[in-house]
Amino acid sequence: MQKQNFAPVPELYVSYDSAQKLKVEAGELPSHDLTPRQTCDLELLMNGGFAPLKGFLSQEDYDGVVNDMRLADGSLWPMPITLDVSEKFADAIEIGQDIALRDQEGVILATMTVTDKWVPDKAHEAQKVFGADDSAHPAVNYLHNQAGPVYLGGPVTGIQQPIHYDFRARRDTPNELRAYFRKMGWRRVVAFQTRNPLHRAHQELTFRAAREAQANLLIHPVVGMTKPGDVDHFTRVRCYEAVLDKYPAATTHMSLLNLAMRMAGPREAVWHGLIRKNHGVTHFIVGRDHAGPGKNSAGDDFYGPYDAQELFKQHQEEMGIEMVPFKHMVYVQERAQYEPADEIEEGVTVLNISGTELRRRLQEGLEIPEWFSFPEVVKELRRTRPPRANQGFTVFFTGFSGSGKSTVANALMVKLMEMGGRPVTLLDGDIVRKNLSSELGFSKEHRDLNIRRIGYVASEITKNGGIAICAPIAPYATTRRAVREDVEAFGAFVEIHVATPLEECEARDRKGLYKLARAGKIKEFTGISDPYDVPESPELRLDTTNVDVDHCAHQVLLKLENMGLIAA
Ligand code: PPS
Repeated sequence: MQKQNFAPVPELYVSYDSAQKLKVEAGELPSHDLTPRQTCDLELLMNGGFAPLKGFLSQEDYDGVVNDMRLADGSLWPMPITLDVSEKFADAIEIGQDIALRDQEGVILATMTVTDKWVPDKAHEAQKVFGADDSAHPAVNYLHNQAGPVYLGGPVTGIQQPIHYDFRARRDTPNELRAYFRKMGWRRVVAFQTRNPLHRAHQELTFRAAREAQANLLIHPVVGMTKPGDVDHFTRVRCYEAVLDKYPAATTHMSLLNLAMRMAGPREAVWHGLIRKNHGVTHFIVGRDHAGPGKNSAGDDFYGPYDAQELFKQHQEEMGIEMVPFKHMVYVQERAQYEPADEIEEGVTVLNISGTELRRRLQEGLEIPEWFSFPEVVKELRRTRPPRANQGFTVFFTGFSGSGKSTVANALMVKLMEMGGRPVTLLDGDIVRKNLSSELGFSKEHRDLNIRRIGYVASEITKNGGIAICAPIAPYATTRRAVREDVEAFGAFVEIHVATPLEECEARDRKGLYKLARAGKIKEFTGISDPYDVPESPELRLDTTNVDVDHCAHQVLLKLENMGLIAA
């Protein structure tokens, strides 16, 4: 049986006085601006959430973690916590040198003594840690398309915690939680990890888990970074607060964890367990498909539904935290209560609403029954996710120059304006290059920057309830995916591949550019001397050869209607 350890977990912070001195000295050091994910990692490194780590992994620790889930000293650690940087920054750093680590506003949070610098084998890391080198996995996509190419490792000296302005009273460091449990006399605590709103099934499950383990309950939701497309944490926290009232008073506590999840299934479950252990927890709920990343590019699950429970079980003794396996709870209509699915006799009526079905009902403004969720939770979700016909969205055309993107986009804009209801903005390739990206050329780097800018503006328009119509070439699939993720945080992203064949675009040659490109007078011309990744699964594909513009725009409207984005 797990005994609670009330002793503080080691932190990496120096004293207040030393921090003031160090901050001044660190101003002189080469400095690295942390990415949002690195900032989350640093916070948990510094506050002891990632103990026994003392900094970003050295190469030896990294190799051990990737290959065997162990640090060089043999301690169990399943997740590489690495400081990825650009080649340019890495080239300027000598081994043994101190660097300053700054948040996105430039505040110095820590210093790090660089002991290691190496170029990782990312395909190997993906295979070993995430089980497949498949970019359909969000963390593999991050690894290949967002993380820098070089890793720096070394011990960290903490100066100050990252600043949070939201839900301050709900955030606790591992030692604050330990002190709270001590003060309340909670000797056995079972933690529930979540990145989703809680519904009745979760409440029933967590309540039962606490009873079975004879423990108090810690609702420990992740508010750092979760899976792209998840309900934002502001909404979730308001939902959690509503559910908290449903538990018997003084048995349950809620605390927010600023973790950046990787969706690594089994390895992630073990990692979550170690993090909870550091927070003074004795028991941990592991459910079906814990921290699952969804489907791989072949349409299959990345991990088996109980792989996470298996791996956790193998290591729980060593971790010093006991697993409470999640029972899949369903609603039994005849008895009007939730029960574990595997304990229900045949012949009774079992009700269940999947995540996909819930999203559909929210999108279409349909009823969500009281047996499924609490009215307060549904109200919060409806506030954030009004029916799709009232939300903003982005239509993103992509295709060769001369394929007809701008023409169809213009026609679509006019039709949408005629319908009224939402403001419409057209971000056409040429217009953007004049106004937003006038200094950019057509190298991969510049094209990516151009598309990310369009994505940023489109996501802001979508967030504020408008319609953004974008019509750049956008030749790179990874960049289009990144824009999709930016937009989908706020509303629908409708990708339309204007698939007019290159021969037809070249035959049209409206601007005379193909001729110049063939003659080598324009370099890096898409389709002629520069690549174009054909979209694999756009929402719609159009070919404008021999089809009039009006018909194409109408097809887009039908698609929007079909997706519930405009009223029929
Ligand atoms: S990208 O790749 O998405 O950033 O391109 P985009 O911003 O849509 O700009 C494409 C328009 O710029 C003109 N142009 C070129 N296109 C492709 N390759 C090269 N090298 C190039 N040089 C200039 C061209 O007119 C494109 O306009 P559209 O509307 O697509 O015909």
